[in-house]
Amino acid sequence: MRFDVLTLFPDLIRQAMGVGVVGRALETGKIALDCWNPRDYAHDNYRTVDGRPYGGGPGMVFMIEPLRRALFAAKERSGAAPCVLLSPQGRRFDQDRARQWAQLPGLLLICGRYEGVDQRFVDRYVDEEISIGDFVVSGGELPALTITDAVTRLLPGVLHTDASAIEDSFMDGVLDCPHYTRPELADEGAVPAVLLSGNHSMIAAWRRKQSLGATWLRRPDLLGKLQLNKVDQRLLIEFINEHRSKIGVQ
Ligand code: 9WO
Repeated sequence: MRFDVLTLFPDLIRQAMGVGVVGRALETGKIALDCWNPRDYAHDNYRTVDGRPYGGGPGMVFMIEPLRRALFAAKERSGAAPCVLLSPQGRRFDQDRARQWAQLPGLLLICGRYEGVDQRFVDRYVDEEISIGDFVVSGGELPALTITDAVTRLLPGVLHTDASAIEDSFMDGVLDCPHYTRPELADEGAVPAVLLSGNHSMIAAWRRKQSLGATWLRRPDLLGKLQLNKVDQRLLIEFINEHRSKIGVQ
């Protein structure tokens, strides 16, 4: 899978994507990355990429020309990849969208800066605006890195055991279970005994119960979307009863 990223900060993208799971995916050729810097396509002496806003107001606006030239150069490499602008106004990115995009041959991500991108560029070239949350950051780069990471993890062979991707939060609609490693006994507490039991069915049931319980406590909206089977219903009721007795609620 190809990622083509339009950004004024290609080093940020390359360095962040050069480490960890995504870095290994790049090294092994499971993904490819090209960055396209609109400043390289600004042909005036000052390599201008921003302009004052028509109608007045604070800040500057990302100009069409350098963006268009960078986009056209990227499209020669990326072909018909969807063109996505990272924006707080966009549709919310989620795991379903990550799964969908992991099936594509490529993705073209546009990282805005300044006060935003000239609307005529958005209207003409952007297929979709995508948000990773209801907040504003300094540029589209960090949201773009979030998306490339979430999508790359889902590509075949990227994670050592694809099961770990399946058990990741949101892969089956519930939050993740707690994780523990050595030491068995620390100042901060002990590892839950069930995890030391070697009884894999009990461990699996305990983990499922913790996932369902965490989802009930923190993200009841996700729980509302699930059709829990009888086993899950029993596990969740067990968790709720244990939780309520722990906090002294009848
Ligand atoms: C800034 C802004 C502020 C209030 C309401 C809407 C807004 N849109 C933007 C915007 O698109 N800004 C551009 C991209 C330029 C400034 C930095 N940019 C940005 C993208 N800030 N935050 C994001 C973003 C992208 C995806 N998910 C969350 C935030």
